[in-house]
Amino acid sequence: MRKFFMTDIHGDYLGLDLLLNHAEVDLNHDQMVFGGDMINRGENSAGVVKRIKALAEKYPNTVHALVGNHEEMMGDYMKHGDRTWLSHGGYETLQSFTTMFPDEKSRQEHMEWACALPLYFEDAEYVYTHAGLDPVESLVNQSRDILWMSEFDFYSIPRDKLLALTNGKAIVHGHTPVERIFHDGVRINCDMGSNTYSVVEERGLGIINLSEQIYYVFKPATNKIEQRRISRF
Ligand SMILES: [Mn+2]
Repeated sequence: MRKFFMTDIHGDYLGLDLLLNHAEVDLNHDQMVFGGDMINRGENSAGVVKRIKALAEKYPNTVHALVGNHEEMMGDYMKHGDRTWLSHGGYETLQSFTTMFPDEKSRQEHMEWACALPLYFEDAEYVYTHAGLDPVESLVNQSRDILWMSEFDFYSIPRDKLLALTNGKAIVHGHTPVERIFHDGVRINCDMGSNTYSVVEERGLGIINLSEQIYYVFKPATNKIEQRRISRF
């Protein structure tokens, strides 16, 4: 069994599909964790949610999807009419869902599924979450505020405090785009800025093979997939 992670897809259905194939992920054996922010900014948010939901249902033992702050905004809109989501790409996402699911029941079902995903997933070696973890609370008591944790705040936390929280496991996450993936002894940020970087050429989506400490990055601007090694310091 190999362990894979992908995060902050932001509506890039093509990238999701290409990378799953390119990395030859075999969900009968390999573990695949999705780190949230499936939606907003890109053009096929509904397609990404539909695919990941289908995978999670077909392979409940190996596929695990987590919530991100963009799904949280969608949930706040659905539950409380909070319009913040609409100005963060929600308007286009709503259109994407309406086109993909003309039937309201199935549209609701997919949107609600994405908002109700857990804050973290844990295996024997890693803890996976969208943006960060708060060492003041135990893992099961994390507040939903962690979905919005800035890279500065998360990387200001001393490593030993995070390792005490996770029982020595490294934390695999996304949320803030990075050019290269680093393992700093406790944190591995895997967000490569898909549909997020203002410079189109810099936008990338990564699939991370944690077992071999390598990753593939897909750059839509060039339509190329590059292999890189996770740096460690
Ligand atoms: Mn995010």
